[in-house]
Amino acid sequence: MAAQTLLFAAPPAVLFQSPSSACPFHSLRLVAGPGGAAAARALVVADATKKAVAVLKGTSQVEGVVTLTQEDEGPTTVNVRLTGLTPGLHGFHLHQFGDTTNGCISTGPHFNPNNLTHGAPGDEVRHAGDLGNITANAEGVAEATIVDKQIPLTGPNSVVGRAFVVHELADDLGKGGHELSLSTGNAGGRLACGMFSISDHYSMNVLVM
Ligand SMILES: [Cu+2]
Ligand SMILES: [Zn+2]
Repeated sequence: MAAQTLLFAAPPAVLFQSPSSACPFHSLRLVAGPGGAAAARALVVADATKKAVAVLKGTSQVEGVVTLTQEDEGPTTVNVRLTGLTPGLHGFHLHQFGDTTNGCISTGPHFNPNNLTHGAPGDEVRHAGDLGNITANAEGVAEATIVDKQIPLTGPNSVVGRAFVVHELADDLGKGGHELSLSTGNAGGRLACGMFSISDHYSMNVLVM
């Protein structure tokens, strides 16, 4: 069997998708078209790279882009670049809703499918959306790469359709002793937010059977 990577600029509508699969990227099967029985080999997807992107904007001058990449069922890699921040730490979370009709307020609380209290990304007890802090430099630019297992791009806890929010203040990671520490990390106002959508570039490794 040979593995090869196919790159698609758009979701490959020609693929047959198993109707029983809740995941649009898995259980995909490529079947060879007309060409005789000898050519009728099936290409089975071995793994897929899923990508999502959010553009963060708000009422302040803070803005930027967050991209997510997940290989198969592995952890999600978050790449962040934000500008217009004050230097220092800023809380950075996935919030429950992708709704920005009333600005970043309508993104709701931190995404919390397991009904736990707020914590640090490395804590066992945390919201799934708790990604800690990002650090802005003297120019107000924050660049970070975060790898996290609780923010998949598919399945019941998918981040797609939810929003990332960057905050005015540092997230105390649940340990500040403030009345808001165990719900929001006391990270202050919401400077910018943006909803995740599946981005149109993704790749799949397929096995030629
Ligand atoms: Cu937040
Ligand atoms: Zn939280």
